[in-house]
Amino acid sequence: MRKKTLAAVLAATLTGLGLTALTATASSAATGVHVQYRTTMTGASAYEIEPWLNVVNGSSASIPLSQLTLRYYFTADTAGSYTFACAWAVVGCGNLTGTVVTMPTTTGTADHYLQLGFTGSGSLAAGASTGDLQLRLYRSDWQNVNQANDYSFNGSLTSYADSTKVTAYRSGSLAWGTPPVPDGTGGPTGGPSSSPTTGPTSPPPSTGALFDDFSYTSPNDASFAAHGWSARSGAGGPGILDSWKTSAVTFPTASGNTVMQLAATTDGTNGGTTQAEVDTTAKKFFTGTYAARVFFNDAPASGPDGDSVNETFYTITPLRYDNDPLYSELDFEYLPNGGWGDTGPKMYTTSWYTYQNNPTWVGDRVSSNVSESLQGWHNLVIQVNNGTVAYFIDGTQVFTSTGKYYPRQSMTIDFNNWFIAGETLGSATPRTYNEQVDWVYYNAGGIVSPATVQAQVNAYRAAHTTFTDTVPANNGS
Ligand SMILES: [Ca+2]
Ligand SMILES: [Ca+2]
Repeated sequence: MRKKTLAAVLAATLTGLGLTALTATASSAATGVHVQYRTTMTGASAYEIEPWLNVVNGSSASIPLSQLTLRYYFTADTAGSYTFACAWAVVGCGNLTGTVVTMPTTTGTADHYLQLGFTGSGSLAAGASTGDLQLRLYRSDWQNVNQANDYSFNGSLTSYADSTKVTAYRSGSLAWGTPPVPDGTGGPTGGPSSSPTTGPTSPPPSTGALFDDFSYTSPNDASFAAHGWSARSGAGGPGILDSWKTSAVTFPTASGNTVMQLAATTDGTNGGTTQAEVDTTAKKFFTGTYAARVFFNDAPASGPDGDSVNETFYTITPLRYDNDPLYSELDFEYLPNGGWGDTGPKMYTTSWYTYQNNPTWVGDRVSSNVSESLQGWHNLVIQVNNGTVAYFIDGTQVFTSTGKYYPRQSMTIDFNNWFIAGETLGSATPRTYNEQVDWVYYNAGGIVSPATVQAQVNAYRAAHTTFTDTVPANNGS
């Protein structure tokens, strides 16, 4: 939903990148294994620990990754457990294991460590490095962590540097760094000895579904908010800034029942522009299947045609800071009149990894598009499951993304209708483009085919169910 230069979008992903493609770290003076560390969570008090690690093989011989384990030491500050997750890794999160180990002998800065291991048959060639291992460690009760008293934490390291406070073991013997408690004096020497253990990437599987037929009278309808929706008003982008108005969201009758209409109106000026957006208030939608039945308009209901208008259905999570590795966004964006330097009509499907605002805007995402008019009603489906995002229009798969272009945390479900800034028609006559949404559906339980989505919607309607939400609040991470 942000500024994009789609000509630069590449559909390539990193899924085919093997370890042999990784570059050597020539500056390493050490021999043997060493561990580089940085963090993207620099505050003493934070909602999670985010160690990023890079293992360098400074020796002249290849090292099987399965022989290596890494330890990141911290104080838990709670009797409760910690949960490990892998946000992204060049070697693939599925090739990592993470275990939180309780240390038999503790210090003021270390009573637990995260033990990271590698599975599979990969090896680290002489001079090669693993590349990013972007790790997360958080309290299972989601309370803040105190990193100030954590042995391995260094909030000043926002770029990779050798850290002797993150240790590496090869076949059980210390190969790099200085443990907080010397090995052989009661400190940790062996493998993991205690719980909790989690999988490397996935939150617990969840079930539950959302269906909403959008049977409301207005955004001020008490049940609209009670059902978890919010119509946006006020400041911010994208598009023509500060033009969001709840009055742009209405609930007319169409397609035989009530639909949610998002109206984008402009006379070419900021003051004469109104944009519409509706979001779930809960950020609880992660893996599973998303769907909506949407009416796209190629032309305004009145006034001159030709603005770069963007009629959307998407999922998103906030960008906490530039290049946030947990940023997640999946988009359907219909541009009937084109935009971003390209002609229309086009439907863009886009999966995001992250983006930065400064010093220049750079987006890291993959995208594809369908170059045809989608005037009228269409069923849109996004399946997010087992490392692949698949987009469908009216039952036809139009795009997939994999690798890092896959959500890394739970998101909101959103619709908006807005004008690309600087690409409105040179006319002072007001015009209004309408997007309508008949219903929205989400199932947390995995892949649901487009045909089954329609069958389930039909079943909800047969049961006179206009709204249901059994998706747990803690669905995903
Ligand atoms: Ca601590
Ligand atoms: Ca409806």
